Amino acid sequence: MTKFKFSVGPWNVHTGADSYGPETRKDIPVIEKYKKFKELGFDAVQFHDDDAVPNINDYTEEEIKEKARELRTTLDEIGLAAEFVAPRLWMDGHTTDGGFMSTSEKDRDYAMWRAYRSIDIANELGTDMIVLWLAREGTLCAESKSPVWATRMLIDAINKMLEYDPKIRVCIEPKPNEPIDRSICGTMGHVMAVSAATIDPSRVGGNLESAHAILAGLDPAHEIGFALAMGKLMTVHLNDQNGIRYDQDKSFGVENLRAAFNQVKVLKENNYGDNGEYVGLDVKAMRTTRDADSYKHLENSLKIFRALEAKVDQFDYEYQKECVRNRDFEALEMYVMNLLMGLE
Ligand code: XLS
Ligand code: MG
Repeated sequence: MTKFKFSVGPWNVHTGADSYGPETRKDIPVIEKYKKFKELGFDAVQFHDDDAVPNINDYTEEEIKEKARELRTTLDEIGLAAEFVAPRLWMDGHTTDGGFMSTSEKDRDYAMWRAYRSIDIANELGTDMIVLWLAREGTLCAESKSPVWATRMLIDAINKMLEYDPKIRVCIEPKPNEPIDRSICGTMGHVMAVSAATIDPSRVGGNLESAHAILAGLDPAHEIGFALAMGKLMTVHLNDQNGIRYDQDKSFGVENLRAAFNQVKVLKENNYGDNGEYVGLDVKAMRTTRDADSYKHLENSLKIFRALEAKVDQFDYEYQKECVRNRDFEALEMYVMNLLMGLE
């Protein structure tokens, strides 16, 4: 059994700005964030292409690689690995209507340029994983593009990435909506279907984010289990979410402890991490959080994950079997409740 390794992105420590109001905390230089991540017990950092190389549009392909090499040196010095690179296809003016399935051919070319640069950066940073969080891939106006065409454009784009680099793996992070109205690849089931339709399904898998599953009305542990059963869970983004509303990225386990327990349980039972996978925490601080507590949500999420791991270790599988034999699910459920409440 591998000890879990944890990863986090620089965006997980942020200023508190949202769509309705400005910053509530000071911006922290990334280098300080990396050092603090290490101190908190994280093993790797997740990057968007422009987290790794800010102002990426201003540089040539060679300059981008050079900047990525500099970042690698910094990470090496701190003792952190890079987990993945994700093209940020939602901020730039070229991505107003999405990336790979934008209605503008020029903008689709731009999206591919970012995807290829992300692969270059990943190679320099020593990771083989590209995450695609398909923020704007779908429709705002349902009739603006055909879902059949859009799905094929996504598959095409992934195929081009697989061809560009024979070692790179593409990991789709599904989300059903927000900022897009109707997304094209909303759940782990969609990810598996897209994977199967590519030229190399063995190199295309998924990243399950708890909040995204809940937004789709699904149970995160079952989504994780589904991808594990297919051998295609490349990473996870654990966090929490209060029902179907805006994406909240709450600290792991704070909303639904039992659901969080079951996420840790399914990961542990299936030796997640044995192939080098990380437990990513995609959590955000509340807007009300003060500067001094900028990392509290990360510390809390780690503590909760580890506490739940201890609960999984205590889980009495013999008793579980007995309950199943007797078909006494009331007893099993109460056993789980007692375990979580510390009453066993
Ligand atoms: C947003 C996503 C994002 C990805 C990385 O909802 O979770 O943070 O994980 O692009
Ligand atoms: Mg995420």
